[in-house]
Amino acid sequence: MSSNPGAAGSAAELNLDAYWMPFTGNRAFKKSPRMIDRAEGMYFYTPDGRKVLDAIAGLWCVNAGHCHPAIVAAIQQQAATLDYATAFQIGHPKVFELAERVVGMAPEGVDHAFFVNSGSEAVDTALKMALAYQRLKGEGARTRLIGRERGYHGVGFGGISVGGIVANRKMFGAMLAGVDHLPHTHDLAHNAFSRGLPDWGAHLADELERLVTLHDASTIAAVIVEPIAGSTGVLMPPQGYLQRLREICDKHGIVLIFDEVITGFGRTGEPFAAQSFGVTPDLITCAKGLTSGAIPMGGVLATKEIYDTFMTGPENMIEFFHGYTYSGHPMAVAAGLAALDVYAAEGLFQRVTELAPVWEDAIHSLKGLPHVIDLRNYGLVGAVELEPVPGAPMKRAMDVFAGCWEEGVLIRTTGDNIALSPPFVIDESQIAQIVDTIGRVLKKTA
Ligand code: PXG
Ligand code: PLP
Repeated sequence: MSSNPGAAGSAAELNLDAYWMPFTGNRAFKKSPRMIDRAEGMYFYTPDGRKVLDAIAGLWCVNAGHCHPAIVAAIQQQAATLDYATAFQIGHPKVFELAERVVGMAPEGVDHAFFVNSGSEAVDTALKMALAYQRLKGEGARTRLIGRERGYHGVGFGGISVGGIVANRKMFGAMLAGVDHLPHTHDLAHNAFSRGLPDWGAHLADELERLVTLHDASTIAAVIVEPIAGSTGVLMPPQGYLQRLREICDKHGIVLIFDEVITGFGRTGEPFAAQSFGVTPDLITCAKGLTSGAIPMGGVLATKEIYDTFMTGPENMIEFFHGYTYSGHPMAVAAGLAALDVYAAEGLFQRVTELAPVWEDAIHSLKGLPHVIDLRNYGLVGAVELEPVPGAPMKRAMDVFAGCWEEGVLIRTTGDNIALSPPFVIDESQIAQIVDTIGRVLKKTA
């Protein structure tokens, strides 16, 4: 929204030293910075006026496209009307409206929304809800949390504990006690080049039975998984896998949490992946698309059963000792309401469903190109897995990332995977531009 493109100046005029960048190679970046200072629709613009097609919706969040006028206007108006409202013991009307709208889109039975400011906070909140819920039910021995290898659940201590990405965990000590992990479901030998959900692997959910046998169900509070694992390279759930997890959780009184931070708000063509996959969890974490990325916001959606379990005890008491200064921040709420309006008015989730077959064909057209060892897709999510350069993991993907940036397309890489998740306003020619650019760059990549 810079009204003055170019004012940020060339990187040469800026002192880049003070800012410690998140999840970035700071020294490499500062030697060779890549800047954006403006965005509109499907595009970012660099300070020197270059136009870059956004193939990743910012970071899986700008589902309605950048600087959508209706979202911009709602934020501007809110900023001038009610900048901040204390979240504890005081409410403002729009936050109640947003909660109602969000649970109205959620699977049947998921009826309450707790607001936070990010996906990481949503995850920590959901884990705390699950623990407290078990205790309120008289199941206080259920303290164990089960995550999954290759899971990403943000960067809070709870999230990295249940997460399964070694680089995000190994530096940070003991984390939460009493956590165990399911195996991940990614298997190229069985599932390479599957379109949509792979056939093989539902039985991997039975590993939860093994963990129940090991720890005893009476010690397990919750299982958390991403319906589609995004950050770790876009791993699709095998057909039937999530159903199986649901059945095992039901059998043993375990809370099932779907982390829908990237899949929530239309990415799979339905409001939530839970609906696309026909499995209803007990808690859903969300963020990102909730405001189309325009203002930070996250949420935890809970079943009536969980909410009602908290709504016991003396009425003057706080039922859940948890919340953030900025929970339900008016600006975020305004952005959220506007985003949901835009999704509905422009039929954007429907558009995802309509574009999904075009997207699938486009992604799979990369088969046979140099270094491509797998292609994955669902809704408007895509992944290209590359054979790593021997002895230099991530190098090949980073080279493709740099090449695509030079050619005016922003992709995302994780390990040697390219992850793609464009705004829903993408059109067919832009889909073609993404795969053509990746294909051209791959042919040039050693
Ligand atoms: N859960 C999931 C499933 C996520 O994808 C988070 C929690 C944390 O959200 P916050 O808002 O705290 O970042 C995420 C975030 C990537 C990438 O490259 C994805 C995320 C974050 C950073 C990078 O795919 N997802
Ligand atoms: N640290 C201090 C000293 C605080 O006073 C607060 C909130 O009042 C926090 C951390 C937590 O901040 P937030 O509510 O924004 O998560």
